[in-house]
Amino acid sequence: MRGEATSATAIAHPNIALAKYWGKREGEGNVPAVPSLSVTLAGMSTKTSVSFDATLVDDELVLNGEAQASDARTKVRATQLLDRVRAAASTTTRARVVSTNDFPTASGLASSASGFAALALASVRAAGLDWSAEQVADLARRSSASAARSIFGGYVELDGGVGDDEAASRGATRPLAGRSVLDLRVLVCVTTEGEKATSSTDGMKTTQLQSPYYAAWVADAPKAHAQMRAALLAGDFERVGELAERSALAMHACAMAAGIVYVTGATLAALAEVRAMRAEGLGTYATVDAGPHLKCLVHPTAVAVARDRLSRVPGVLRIIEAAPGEGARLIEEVAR
Ligand code: 2P0
Repeated sequence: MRGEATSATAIAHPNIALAKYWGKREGEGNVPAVPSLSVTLAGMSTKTSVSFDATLVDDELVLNGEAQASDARTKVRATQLLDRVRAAASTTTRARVVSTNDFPTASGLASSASGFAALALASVRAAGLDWSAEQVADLARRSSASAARSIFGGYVELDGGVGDDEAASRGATRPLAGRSVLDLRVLVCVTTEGEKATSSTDGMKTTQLQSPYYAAWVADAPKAHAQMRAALLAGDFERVGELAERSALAMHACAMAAGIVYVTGATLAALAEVRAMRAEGLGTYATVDAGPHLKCLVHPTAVAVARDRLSRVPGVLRIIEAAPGEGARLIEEVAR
């Protein structure tokens, strides 16, 4: 082990993509096939503690209070990340990982983004590695591409692409703009507390293999990304909302054509309400990730009305309000 620390705790927030990532570039490194642009959210968080301990014979993962079996998917993915950290730190010492989310896990609320971002930062620090945020983001991306974006706060870009482009081949992540460039709120309409049936990784794989629209999605994404970038840097809330809704619907249309359906009746009922409010001039826009929860993008001045309206949509169980937030960071408190 390098350095002094053998344990560390990090906190990270989920992020939602305003311009979505869906599909992977061929080859190693878990690099997206398309560029994405996200906002890191305050209001939901993962806290993860990592302790390297020479007495352990295997890594241990306790997720939301439950010890994960060795063959559990999340445990396998956590060990793969830890193996990369061990290789970089020239150690074989196993680690105990304790991670808790204060929001539903594995249901399309980006728990893998905040989870792997917190795990990457805590394990790098616990191993005594002196890495830059970009290096930590690279490590996080290999476990879950969207996790790379949660390393940074505010608005964040993740490269992707299918050609020979050098930047795309690295899958680099960078902070694009601070929270002040656009002050929006996200109302997460929680429609289930359970886990989703198809993971993002599997859903993407099926989409790439079977969707007749996948090639069109990949071809259109760089333009959609550039438009989103320009709208965001101009602080144009309406344009950002309009483009975000279009990106989400294009992603879902592409996946649905391969039989991958994440939306439910409740998602569509909430989408109809978002559009009804927009027709009334409230300036609400929708985005949906790989799960059934609808996220409503809304200007801070319209939050109260939008929240009230969405809470009355059948199938919406509760609403989490989130604002643009900070990137992953180390804290003193230990996760239990
Ligand atoms: C995104 N999603 O850009 C897109 C939109 C969900 C829908 O990134 O296979 O958990 O681990 O890299 O990062 C979710 O995918 O997938 C995701 P892997 P990840 O936010």
